[in-house]
Amino acid sequence: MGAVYLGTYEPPKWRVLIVASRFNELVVDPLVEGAKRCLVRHGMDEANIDLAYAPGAAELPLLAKVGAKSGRYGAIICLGAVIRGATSHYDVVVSSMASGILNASLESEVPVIMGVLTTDSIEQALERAGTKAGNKGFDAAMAALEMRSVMDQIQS
Ligand code: INI
Repeated sequence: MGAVYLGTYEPPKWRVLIVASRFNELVVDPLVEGAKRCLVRHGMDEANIDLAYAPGAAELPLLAKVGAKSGRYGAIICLGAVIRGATSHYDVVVSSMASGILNASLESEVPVIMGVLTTDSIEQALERAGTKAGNKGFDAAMAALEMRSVMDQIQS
């Protein structure tokens, strides 16, 4: 059997860009804090964490792509919340956002992590932003660490 590549969570030597939406800030702010907490807990210097704000989830892919293609970041973490109850064009926003984030990742060959909550209600969103169902921002940062590590192993 050949190589097995499994991500590790060693202190990252690269910079990270968090791209967060301003929409639903009550939910998104704790996601940002969760992501930062995860990265710092894994040994990242806080000075290596940059943060860019988009107006809403629909604009996350462009900022993510610009960040990823800049060559400055080992990973990009997209954070936001699209809530069906408050969004008549929910399906359009979610599907274009998700495919845009995937496209940013594949085009740039930089991990672009989708830490965007897509829920039916504000209550469900809050549950995933640091209350009873964990913190999706923290989880997204874990995914960023893992993906960068696996990619570095494959490429080295
Ligand atoms: N953007 C969000 O991030 N979450 C939402 O729930 C939301 N709602 O409810 O509409 C939302 N809309 C704004 C959208 O992402 C764009 O910013 C806007 O359409 C301008 O392009």
